Amino acid sequence: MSTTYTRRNFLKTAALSIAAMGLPEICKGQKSGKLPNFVIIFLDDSGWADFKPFGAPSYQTPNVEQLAKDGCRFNNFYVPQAVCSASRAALLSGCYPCRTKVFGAHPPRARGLDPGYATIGQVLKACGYTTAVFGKWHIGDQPDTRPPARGFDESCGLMYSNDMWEFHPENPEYWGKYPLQFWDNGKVTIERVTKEHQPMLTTWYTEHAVDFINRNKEKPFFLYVPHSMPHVPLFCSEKFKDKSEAGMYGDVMMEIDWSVGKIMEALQANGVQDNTLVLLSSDNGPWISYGNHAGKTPYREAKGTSFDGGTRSACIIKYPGLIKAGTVSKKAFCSIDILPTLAYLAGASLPANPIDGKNVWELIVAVPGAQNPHEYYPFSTGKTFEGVISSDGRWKLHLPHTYRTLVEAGRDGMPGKYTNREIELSLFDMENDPYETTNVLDKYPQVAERLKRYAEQHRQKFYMDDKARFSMLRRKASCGDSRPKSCEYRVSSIEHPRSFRTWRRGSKSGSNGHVCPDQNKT
Ligand SMILES: [Ca+2]
Repeated sequence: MSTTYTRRNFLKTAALSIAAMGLPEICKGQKSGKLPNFVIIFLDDSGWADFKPFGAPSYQTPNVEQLAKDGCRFNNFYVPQAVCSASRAALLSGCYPCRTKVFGAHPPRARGLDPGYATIGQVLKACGYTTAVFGKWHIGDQPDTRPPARGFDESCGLMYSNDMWEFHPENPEYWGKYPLQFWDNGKVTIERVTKEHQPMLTTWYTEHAVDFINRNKEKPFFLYVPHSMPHVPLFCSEKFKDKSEAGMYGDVMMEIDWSVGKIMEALQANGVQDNTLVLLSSDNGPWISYGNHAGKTPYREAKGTSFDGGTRSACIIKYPGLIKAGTVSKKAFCSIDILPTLAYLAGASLPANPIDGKNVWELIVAVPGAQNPHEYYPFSTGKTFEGVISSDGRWKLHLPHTYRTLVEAGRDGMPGKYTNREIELSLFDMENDPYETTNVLDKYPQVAERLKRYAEQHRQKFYMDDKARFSMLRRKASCGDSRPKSCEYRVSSIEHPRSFRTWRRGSKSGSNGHVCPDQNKT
């Protein structure tokens, strides 16, 4: 059956479907016509409260505020692991880190997301979308794991974090082993990114994004802008230096806000703003060890933990006509749900590989009575499974685990100090205690049993095999470790993946020319 879908028809059909509490077949199977465009702006280490109206920072972010006025602010949006590579792989693949085995943050020359897991880029490209990523990739810098091989027609940016370079504040020798390169459509165009290049990253990503929109207004597109900022080291261009009067972090955030404004302007100038879904969020919470160079979150702990300070990201979604402007939602959902939700809107087929995410479009557009299709979402740090939250966002169960907590914040680009603490089995009522302060395990035994059951299901599904393999591999594998002595994480239980990844690459010795990955750095 061939039906031409105009945008008007699409919106009309969608609106009718919403009314019918459905949205069952918006444009399923359509290979032509006016499909929605998608823009995902994904910040690096931005705290939940870094923007108004989530927080009240002392710098100005008018474009993000406008985005919230035009769309819906989601207060309970989660990532499954609060570290760069794991979070980005989860977003782009719709899979939990425990499925893809992308944990922590990958160093240079790490394998990245296995090509067996399709990305949003591949899913949308397969149904006719033009796709682009301009920013920090960080899910593989090998020929078959870089953006051109993973469903992106156009790409530019860094393959990993901007602190994995020769000027690293703690371990320049280790991180300077490989130059931080700037890539452009599969080729290195800057062999060694310097302190002169870093201030231009936000500008360059933005210029590419605007140019991409200008060239693709006639066809459906997916634009992914994973900014390198505000991950340390912080840099902004001359036009934003000292502009915020709130220090370097404020300047950087104002430049990102400017970037959001430029992208929104480009959508409007090309007449596609009404047919474009724009999502803005962050890969994880703030890296509070960096003190005045870190963002803010009101929630407990921060990046690199399974507390909400790490895993709850501010999220805004704008889609005129379908998402009511200026609304606020408390519905919980997770970054793994973005792939199937966008696939649904595009009429794209889901990946052939199994995924964990589910279509949450009814939650996003606030269909009355809509329920989250999951029972729970799990959280992990590195390889360690640390807890679950009920899919309505009300109850969170922490399994006993070790976590890092800040002892002393650093300053002006230097990190501070963490120490490790333990949390016992704990149930938190996130509605009445969103800061995870009071263990109510004994007060709500039935709820606790339900969440323990979810956790056990998850452990049985994802961790039993690995555990057996791990114990075997840890005996066999030695890594020839060139890992820096001082790393961001000092929790021994999350260092297991190094052995696991050595095995994944098919090497038992780890002497295959790759740096043994310290996946939990950054
Ligand atoms: Ca990050």
